[in-house]
Amino acid sequence: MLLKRFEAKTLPQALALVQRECGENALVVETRPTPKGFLVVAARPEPVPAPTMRPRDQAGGHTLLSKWTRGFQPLAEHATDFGLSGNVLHAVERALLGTRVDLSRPGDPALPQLASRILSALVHVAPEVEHVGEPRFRTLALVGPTGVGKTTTLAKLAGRARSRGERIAIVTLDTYRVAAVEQLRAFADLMDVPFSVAFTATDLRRQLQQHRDCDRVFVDTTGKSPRDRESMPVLEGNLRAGGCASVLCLAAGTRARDCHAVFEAYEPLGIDAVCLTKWDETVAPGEALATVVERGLPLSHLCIGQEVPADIVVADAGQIARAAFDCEHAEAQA
Ligand SMILES: Nc1nc2c(ncn2[C@@H]2O[C@H](COP(=O)(O)OP(=O)(O)OP(=O)(O)O)[C@@H](O)[C@H]2O)c(=O)[nH]1
Ligand SMILES: [Mg+2]
Repeated sequence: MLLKRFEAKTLPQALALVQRECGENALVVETRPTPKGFLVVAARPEPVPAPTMRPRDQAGGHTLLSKWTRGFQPLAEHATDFGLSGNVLHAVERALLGTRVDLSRPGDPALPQLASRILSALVHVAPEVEHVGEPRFRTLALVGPTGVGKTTTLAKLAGRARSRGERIAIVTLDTYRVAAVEQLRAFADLMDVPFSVAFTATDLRRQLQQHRDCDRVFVDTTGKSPRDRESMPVLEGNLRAGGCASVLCLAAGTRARDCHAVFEAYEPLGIDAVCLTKWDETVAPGEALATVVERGLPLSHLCIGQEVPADIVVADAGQIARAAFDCEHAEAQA
């Protein structure tokens, strides 16, 4: 289906242009007032090939007709491989329809950059998590499902804070997993920073009080399955008692449905930022990324390996969006 934009001073004039060019069966996709008058995006429906004529894919199934405009299709295909959802890509495509790029055919050289700019505007980032003197993030709890990299991420963030010259302390609430305390104590010893274990909300409050002169206190927590609804209120109570901001760690290779389940389970805690971990372990980080975008959550960091503190980067919406659309390749082709 070819989409085209028509502009005229009045809506009837614009619709007349549509009819003249696309015929009686024109499909009006969108009408919108513009500073110069009215814009109509319209399409001429193309005949659907008869079922027997449809090409088959290698598995013998019918190839689906594209749901994208021809111009956007190459970018959408790459972004789909990257894992981005149809919802997010449709939002980008809709926004592109209001711009000057030509979506009716592939190859508009302005398209990759514009698409990535639109996508980057949809990715909310939260660089303030690491800002020195940002009171909201002075006491930072790392929360999330089991094994996603909370303790490792805490150590990375603590290492970065230390190298910025901040006075920091580390407290752990994770007394559940065997060796969890020793794991974090080893990191704290390496960095030469105070470390303590809190068993209760009262412990946590007292220890945070002792660390009141620190610029930042990092709090580690026990991994919780999103299906473990019973222990979530305990964690919530502890974090509230400590006045902690929550950074939710989630492995970037997590399927979308599971991501949504995690967000729903952790919502009562208040998710102040999301850190996508193990970005290096997946070929489709876009699936988890899209759920973050769909929920309007702020993304703070990406973790890209096991090395502490090196393997963490502050989330950069522009870079992520360019990677999602493989802009370098697309620009070289245009
Ligand atoms: N490849 C890769 N591995 C990571 C990353 N972050 C953490 N890991 C590894 O993931 C494993 C689990 O990390 P932890 O930090 O112990 O995870 P956790 O969420 O604290 O685990 P629990 O406390 O048991 O819930 C370790 O082997 C880490 O080295 C990452 O960004 N990339
Ligand atoms: Mg841990």
